[in-house]
Amino acid sequence: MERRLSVATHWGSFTAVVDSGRLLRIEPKDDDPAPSPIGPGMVRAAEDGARVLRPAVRRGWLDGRPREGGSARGADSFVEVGWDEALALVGDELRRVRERYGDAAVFGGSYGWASAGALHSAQGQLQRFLALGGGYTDSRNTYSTAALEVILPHVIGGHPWSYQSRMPMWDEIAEGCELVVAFGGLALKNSQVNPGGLARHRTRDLQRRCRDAGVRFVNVSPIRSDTADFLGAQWLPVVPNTDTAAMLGIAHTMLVNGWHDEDFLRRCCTGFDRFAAYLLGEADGVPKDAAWAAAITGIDRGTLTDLARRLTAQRSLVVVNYAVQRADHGEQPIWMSVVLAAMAGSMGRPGCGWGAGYATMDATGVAPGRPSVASVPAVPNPVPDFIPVARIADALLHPGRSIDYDGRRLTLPELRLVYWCGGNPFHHHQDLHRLARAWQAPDTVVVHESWWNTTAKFADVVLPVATGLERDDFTAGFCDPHLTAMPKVREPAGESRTDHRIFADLAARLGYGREFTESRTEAEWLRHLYERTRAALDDPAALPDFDAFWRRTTAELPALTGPFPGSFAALRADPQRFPLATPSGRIEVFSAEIDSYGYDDCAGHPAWYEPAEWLGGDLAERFPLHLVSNQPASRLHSQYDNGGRSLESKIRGREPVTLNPADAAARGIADGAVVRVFNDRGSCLAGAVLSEDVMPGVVQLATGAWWDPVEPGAGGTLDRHGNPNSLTADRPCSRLSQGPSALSALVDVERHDEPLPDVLAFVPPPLER
Ligand SMILES: Nc1nc2c(c(=O)[nH]1)N[C@H]1C(S)=C(S)[C@@H](COP(=O)(O)OP(=O)(O)OC[C@H]3O[C@@H](n4cnc5c(=O)[nH]c(N)nc54)[C@H](O)[C@@H]3O)O[C@H]1N2
Ligand SMILES: Nc1nc2c(c(=O)[nH]1)N[C@H]1C(S)=C(S)[C@@H](COP(=O)(O)OP(=O)(O)OC[C@H]3O[C@@H](n4cnc5c(=O)[nH]c(N)nc54)[C@H](O)[C@@H]3O)O[C@H]1N2
Ligand SMILES: [Mo]
Repeated sequence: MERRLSVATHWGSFTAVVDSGRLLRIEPKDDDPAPSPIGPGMVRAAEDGARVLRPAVRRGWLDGRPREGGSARGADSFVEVGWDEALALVGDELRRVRERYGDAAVFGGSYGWASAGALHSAQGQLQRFLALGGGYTDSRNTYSTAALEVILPHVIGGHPWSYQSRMPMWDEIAEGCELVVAFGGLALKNSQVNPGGLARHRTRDLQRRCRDAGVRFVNVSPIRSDTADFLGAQWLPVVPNTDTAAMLGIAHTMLVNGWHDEDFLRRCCTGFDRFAAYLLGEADGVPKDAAWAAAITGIDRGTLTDLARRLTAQRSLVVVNYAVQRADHGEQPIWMSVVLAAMAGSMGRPGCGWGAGYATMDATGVAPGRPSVASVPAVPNPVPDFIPVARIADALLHPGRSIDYDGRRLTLPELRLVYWCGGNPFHHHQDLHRLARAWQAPDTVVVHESWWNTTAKFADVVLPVATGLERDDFTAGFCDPHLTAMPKVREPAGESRTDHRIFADLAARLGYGREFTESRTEAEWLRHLYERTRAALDDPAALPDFDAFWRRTTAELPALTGPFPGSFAALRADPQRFPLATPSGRIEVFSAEIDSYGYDDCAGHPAWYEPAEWLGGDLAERFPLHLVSNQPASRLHSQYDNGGRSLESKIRGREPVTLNPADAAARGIADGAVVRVFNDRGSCLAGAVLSEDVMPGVVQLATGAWWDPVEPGAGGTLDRHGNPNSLTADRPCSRLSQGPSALSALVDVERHDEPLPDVLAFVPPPLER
């Protein structure tokens, strides 16, 4: 008999149809106005040939343990072992590394999105386990928004993510705004997703409401389809990584024409004079005027002048997405966008001003927040050491080296054991060749995975983990007030187990099992987390009890209403009474704090710095195309690259790469052909798609195709599948944030007329038993 069960994922809630334990289909929900096609495609991957079915240990590591020196990590075969043996190996190795090298030698930063769920949070479970065992070196900030997270608290104060509740929501924009200028666009493909899940996809309809209300949109982006067709946006193709120059040119025009909001700048901001001197070129002799900006950005002077006029004459909103800051000097477009909004006159007015990340996730601009949902209780980490998240290869390659970070000096720790659980560094990190080299340094790499992706293939011990469909949990996504039950819809594939169970067993072996589990079973934990969530509400009766919730499968948390701390409306009304949490209490157009760091790549006010790689630089003579490695429409990062939706998007098995027809014609490339994308760091195969939506000089290749190196570990080796991080540079944004700068990479593309190698990304390594 068919049964219908509730499913929740980072890309939405669905219904699983199962029969006698078999997962037949995953269906969209009737009340979701824009369900994601990633959901139904999950069935294809649930038990495909790439599943990790049993614990597996790399042959070379098993033979030479503890390993010192070079090894064949990434190219070796694996030996399948029983759980007892696998857990004994991991437990003994953890103990050895802690005793011999200290607790900071264990890296537990383990960045990654893992799966939705309050209890089965992979990173939460790992870090609780490692903290109780003595501690670990952590990572700080995210690959998503590291530059934003570090710069914004200096500029507008508050928690790095607090802007989410301080910027206008879509319905307020529909009501109060006339003009939205979006640097990086408002791509609906990205609002399929929300961290932790979402009950209903609302962004599309809310954008439509704005259009219906007469709001005009400007899409400043290298790609036209970064705004939906129905918005009828004006498209301003911009040379990638030059948004700061465009904004400076607009700001200069406002200033010299006296269109800027002097009153707001004087009362609610600090340091505008210092910045104005830079704009006017008083020190360097270069006025950052519209003509100057036009030469850099490719947006003509008249258009920039017109934007300056419209932004100041109309009720306007300046928005930036996240991709603009995942770039060399990525702090600058974020800082400068706040300054531009402050000058434009709409800051703090309803539906207007400044915002970031609209449509990068569904909840941004939809809901300002929700009451907190209990999660795996964090244990304070006894080890204070951390690395900025994207400096992992640096840490492995250069232990002991010191680096700058947000006004501090950090010493890169010596990492001997890397424990990854819930992320895929061999998709997400830049310059995978460099990472593969760095990855040979530690004694041991332990990975929990469900599939034999590249990170699993580069591990020493792989522990098979149950997927989000294979365990009981519940979730409420980021800013989303809906709780959704996630009952197990199928048994774990092979011998896989939950992360929690694996850590509970390991903790027991290491003598702290009780502390880890608090003597609760998984079922008891679930109930406990739900009841804690309920008890923390002002009115616990607003939520049904656990059993009623589990039967009904959904429940709604009470809405959070403002005003939220750090409101720009309050600041505009009375900066004395409602200061921001910055040193001056105002918006810091000039930051004395950042200025005091003395960085040559991030001064005390926003400025234009030439990116290390861009179309205006010398390298463009050899590599004349800018690589835009954006988020995939067909999956979440690398997750479900083996799902139906992603597989059907491939071209002859390769990831699609989109080029402008003129760039393709110049290279003799036809639509649907397999091409080689290359630069000095590496190369990959991809399937060509020709489209006028991509501006000339730009190629678009989404992230997440499982990296498929011909010779794993060999520098610059060809990737048969199309992961853009075979081409990107592992270079920090600046000394301030040390964030990733994936979007600053130049490449060229050529026809690939040679015989096509098979894609082996989804094939497990050789397994012995
Ligand atoms: N070139 C380039 N690179 C980029 C970006 C870019 O724009 N350009 N974007 C960056 C950004 S914004 C991000 S956020 C990162 C994303 O990088 P990641 O978050 O690392 O990517 P995911 O593919 O989501 O990886 C999650 C992994 O966890 C596994 N997993 C899922 N559920 C569980 C679980 O319950 N337990 C365990 N143990 N494992 C689980 C999945 O199988 C998958 O392998 O990529 C970054 N990389
Ligand atoms: N379907 C799907 N949705 C996702 C994700 C996913 O993997 N799949 N990942 C989620 C995650 S973790 C994150 S952090 C967000 C990321 O959200 P974003 O970082 O905003 O998303 P991207 O798709 O990387 O980039 C959006 C667009 O920015 C434009 N862009 C790139 N460089 C520049 C530039 O220099 N200037 C300008 N003006 N535009 C530029 C590109 O044309 C690109 O299409 O998306 C989330 N949403
Ligand atoms: Mo992200």
